[in-house]
Amino acid sequence: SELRKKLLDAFSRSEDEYVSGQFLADTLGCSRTAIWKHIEDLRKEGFELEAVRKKGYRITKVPERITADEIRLGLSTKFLGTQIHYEESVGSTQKIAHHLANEDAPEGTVIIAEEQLSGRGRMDRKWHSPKYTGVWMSVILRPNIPPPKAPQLTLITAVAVVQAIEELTGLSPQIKWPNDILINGKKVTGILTELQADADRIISIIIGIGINVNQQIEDYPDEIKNIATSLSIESGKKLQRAELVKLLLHKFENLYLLYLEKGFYPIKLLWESCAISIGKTITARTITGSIHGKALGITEDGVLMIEDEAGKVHHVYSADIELS
Ligand code: BTX
Repeated sequence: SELRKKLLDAFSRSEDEYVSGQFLADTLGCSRTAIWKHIEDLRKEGFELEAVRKKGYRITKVPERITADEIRLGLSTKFLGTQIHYEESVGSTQKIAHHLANEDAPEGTVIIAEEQLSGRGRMDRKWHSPKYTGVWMSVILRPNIPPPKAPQLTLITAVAVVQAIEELTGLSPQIKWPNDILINGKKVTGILTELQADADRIISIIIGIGINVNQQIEDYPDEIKNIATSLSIESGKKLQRAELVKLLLHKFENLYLLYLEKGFYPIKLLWESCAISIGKTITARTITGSIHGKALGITEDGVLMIEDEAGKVHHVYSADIELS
């Protein structure tokens, strides 16, 4: 907002000096109580400020960012992330990605934002994407594979996310088919794969990845407090999101190239080694009904196989699953 800009300008001009609350109030034309609220908002966004009586405020740390430059620095991928579109605030990075894909954006284009105001999950669900705390990104891929194989890309992405998180934090995330990544049973990442295709040909696959990084429990709305977690909550550290993005792009590109060269089998093995549901009794809720039984594994195409109590094996293409 305009006031926010004035506030940051006032701090920028004063460099390392303290800026008094009264001065800020005069500059912005508002009360000192209003200034105090603005300062609290800055803190929520990751700014660190020192407040000293009779002197005023001083910014001691600006929040880390995931701008294109920050991600490119030290990035050694061949094509993934060579084009990065960075936005401070968007509705959904998926929407921008679809638009860019239609404008012939090259394979590997990444769209990343500090905040999404209408981040989406599957089936029109919401994805909570608060500012400066997570990785909200979409990747455009154009693999030469038949459309029914597209769900494999979700599984490749999940393995890449797990590898990147493991390397950055030492934590061991687990995958819940098809697209959830959990730590200690709570969701840390969601993946949304969307397709632009003709009957027999993929034009582009837009892969949306949402990773909770530096949120704390109190940052979550009530409806997801009990099911969501973040890398910071689980590791007890504040993490550099740009580092995570770099690692992810790197792992993702390697797995994707492996997949294009050798097919899905090597990915399937990696995926199964970090899946929680395999071998367990689960309930899968699909749009046509629920299936209860033992998760046997995934097929070559990434389809989940469940054996029900009567011994019948069901192939599940899309569902929400619960361990039971
Ligand atoms: P999903 O449908 O599997 O999960 C959505 C559900 O997860 C919600 O209904 C809610 O219960 C829960 N949820 C919402 N926000 C969070 C969160 N931050 N952490 C944990 N749980 C949450 C998952 O869909 C796919 C999400 C993809 C998000 C990315 S972000 C970049 C890209 N742009 C965009 O709009 N979506 C994708």
